[in-house]
Amino acid sequence: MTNFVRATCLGALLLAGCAQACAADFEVKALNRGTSGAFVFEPTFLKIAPGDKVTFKAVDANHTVGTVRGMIPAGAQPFKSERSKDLTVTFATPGIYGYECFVHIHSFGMSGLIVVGDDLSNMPAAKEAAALAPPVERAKLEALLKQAGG
Ligand SMILES: [Cu+2]
Repeated sequence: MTNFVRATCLGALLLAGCAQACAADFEVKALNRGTSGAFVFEPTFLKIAPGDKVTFKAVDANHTVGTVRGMIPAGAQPFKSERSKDLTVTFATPGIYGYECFVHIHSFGMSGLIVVGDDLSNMPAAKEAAALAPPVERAKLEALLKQAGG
C-alpha cells in the first residue's frame, strides 16, 4: 500500500466516522393531545443538519406519517409509515420537507415541517404544494413555511 492510498483510506475512514458520530437523532411525537392542540406532531417544526435522523413516534394510536406530495427537495425519497407504527428517517438531502398524518389532514390539519441544512431552494414548490392541501392543513403548512423563512 502506497502512502497516498494509506492517507486516502485514513481520510475516508475519518469522514465516515464523523458522519456517524456527528449526526444527531431527533424525535417527533404523534399525539392525540399536545401543547398546541388536538391531533398534532410535536415538535411541529424542526431544523436539523444533513445526515440527522428523525424518529416519528406513534405515541398515540391510529396516526400515520408521510411526506406531503410535492413538499420534499428534488432527489429526496418520499416516506410513509404504517398506521400506529414508528418510523425512523435519515435526512440526507438538504431542503424543506413537509409531512402529514393521512388520517387527520382534513379534520385537524395534522402536519409538520422539517428543514434540513440551509438550502431553501424548494420553498416555491413547497408553497405550491401547501396551497393544494385541505384548508386546515394549508393554514398550518403556510405558517410553518413562514417560520422556515418563506
Ligand atoms: Cu393523525
